[in-house]
Amino acid sequence: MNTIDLRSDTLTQPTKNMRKAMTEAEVGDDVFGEDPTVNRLEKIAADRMGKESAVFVPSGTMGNLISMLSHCNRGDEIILGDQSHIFLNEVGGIAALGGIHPHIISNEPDGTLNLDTVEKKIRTSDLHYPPTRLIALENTHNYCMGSPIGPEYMQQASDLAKRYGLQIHVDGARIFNAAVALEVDVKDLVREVDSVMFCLSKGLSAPVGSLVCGNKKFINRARKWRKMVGGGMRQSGHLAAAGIIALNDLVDELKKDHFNAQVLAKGLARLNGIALDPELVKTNIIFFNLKHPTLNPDTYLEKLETQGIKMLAIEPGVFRAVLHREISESQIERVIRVSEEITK
Ligand code: TLP
Repeated sequence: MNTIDLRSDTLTQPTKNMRKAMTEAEVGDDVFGEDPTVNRLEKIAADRMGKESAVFVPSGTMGNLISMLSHCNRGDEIILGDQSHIFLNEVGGIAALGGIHPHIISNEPDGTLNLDTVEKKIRTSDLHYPPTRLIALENTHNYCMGSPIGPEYMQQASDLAKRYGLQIHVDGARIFNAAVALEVDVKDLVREVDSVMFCLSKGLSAPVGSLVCGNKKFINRARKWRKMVGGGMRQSGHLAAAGIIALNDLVDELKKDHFNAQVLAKGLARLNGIALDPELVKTNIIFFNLKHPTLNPDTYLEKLETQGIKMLAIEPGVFRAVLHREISESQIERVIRVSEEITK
């Protein structure tokens, strides 16, 4: 039985072309700035985002962390969403390692932060307050149904930040999903922001790696922080080679994952005890609640697993399914069929 693993798009394996490119990559010592393949990837990434410069990092978590460390001093405050990955899933690194104070506000269901609320939370220079330095946004917003956030909102958020002299960072782990779903150039989503991190290792299927993009001065600082937290890699061109294929060949493929997410969402939404609005599914991430009269959520998950289907239980009764390149249409039909059987 073939496992159908919907726990995350991070599970995607490198493609054949990636494996070949990785084997054949021309490499050097990147800490000396001498890996031609890393240099090429960083140039491609910066150009794609419309920024001056970029730095290749092992993970999205490190990318977000060194971005925050580069923007903020110890004791500074950042405003971010209560559902953001930085707040929920990055081990509190900004506080532990950066002495940065997170000021949390509720995310709207579409992943945005209400800008009136943000404005009210920006600190005045009162003796008692930490200085607000930055607003962190997430696009697509993982825990808000993978919502893509459009250029108009990004522009308004940037205008607000500029009015108060704040920086904006975007956790764009899946920003290409947002661009593809909204049918815009990815540059339009980050035009006015100071930094963006995006991942190659999610739906884009590279085995490892993320990039942080911004202006030259910022990226030089980020490079130094990367070294400090142990992210200086050597012949990392072998990894960058896969990243170049990801950016050149796999961005448009994300459309299929979005289409498949729709099929799965519509199929699950009509089942007994499953609460899910397919209209809210805009990219490759689906969240749904199980409120079944007799079926316990743990049992649902166990029964799926015995049929070779894996999903993530995010909290009791709340499940996440993420579509990716390795999930076919027939597998989606199977997930719906099996779920129907379990919930009937
Ligand atoms: N997200 C993972 C888990 O950590 C939840 C996933 O399976 O979705 N920003 C966002 C929005 C993310 O979703 C993730 C990973 C990261 C940052 C961190 O990237 P990595 O895993 O490369 O450190």
